[in-house]
Amino acid sequence: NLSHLSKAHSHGNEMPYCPKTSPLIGGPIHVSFPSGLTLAEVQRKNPLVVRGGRYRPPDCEAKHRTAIIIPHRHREHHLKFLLYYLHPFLQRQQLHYGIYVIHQAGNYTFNRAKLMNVGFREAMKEEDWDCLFFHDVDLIPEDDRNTYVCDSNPKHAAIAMDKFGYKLPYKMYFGGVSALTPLHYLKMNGFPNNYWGWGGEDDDIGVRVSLAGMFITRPTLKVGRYKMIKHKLDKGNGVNPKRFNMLAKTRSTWKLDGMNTADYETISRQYLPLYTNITVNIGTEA
Ligand code: UD2
Ligand code: MN
Repeated sequence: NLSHLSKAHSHGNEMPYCPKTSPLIGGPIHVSFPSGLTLAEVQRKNPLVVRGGRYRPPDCEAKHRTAIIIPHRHREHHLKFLLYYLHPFLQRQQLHYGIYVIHQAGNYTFNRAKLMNVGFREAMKEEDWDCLFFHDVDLIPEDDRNTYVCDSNPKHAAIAMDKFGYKLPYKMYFGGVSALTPLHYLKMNGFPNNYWGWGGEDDDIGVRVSLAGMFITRPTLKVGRYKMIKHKLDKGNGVNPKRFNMLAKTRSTWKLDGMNTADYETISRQYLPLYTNITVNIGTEA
């Protein structure tokens, strides 16, 4: 198959498309957390990453454009390790990619899902991404063959995590890392905005997938492996006591609450060397 030799013309300079399977990917990744690692060191190791945490393969035209959306507050230590592993991982996959950190301003209760809606809108304003990876800051992929590209249906990538004994905890589980195209995202009206605090939002998102007439795809247990950096429940992200009541109503709420009602105020947008940081005021519980 010589299809990768066909020329891409989008930038004026002619480059062949990257091959269907990158020759640079390997298998399992040994994940450890070197002490004393700095962002400067990560930067030095990734000389081709440009301002805002963007990258394109230097010698071929990428077949996929993937944005990574990371909800964040007070986890700089985890973010550093994620960037350390993710940049080289995505480069080995020959992707055109960008990393967005969506930082919740203030000390009010955390809202992971709403931050994802912000990330979707802000990332799509900048580039025509064909796939978005919604990514916890503390999950490190452990296998190169876990490709960060979208499927024909929403994909749950974090199928096997160390914290669940490298098994799927339950069939409808959709937490950790998931991948949707812009069309998938809009079809399910994005993610809910009203889950404040820990828990429930990932299950709501999973239910939305099926309510919107789609289904969940997954890599194999061997490939969709992740290590979660150990942590305790954060201050400002207490368990949400309303989560079960809310989940029981997703069927009647998903069209009324989601991307179509996500209101927020962008406080700053910084194009840092390794990622784009968007600090946002997402308000408080109604
Ligand atoms: C589980 C799910 C996660 C989410 C959460 C419930 C896994 C691996 N992940 O995570 O997807 O459904 O349950 O809400 O099972 N964060 C901050 N600062 C905070 C609080 C949260 O940055 O103060 C972000 C960060 O990206 C973190 C994510 O939110 O990874 C999820 O929060 P968590 O790691 O505290 O929750 P966890 O590990 O139980
Ligand atoms: Mn976690």
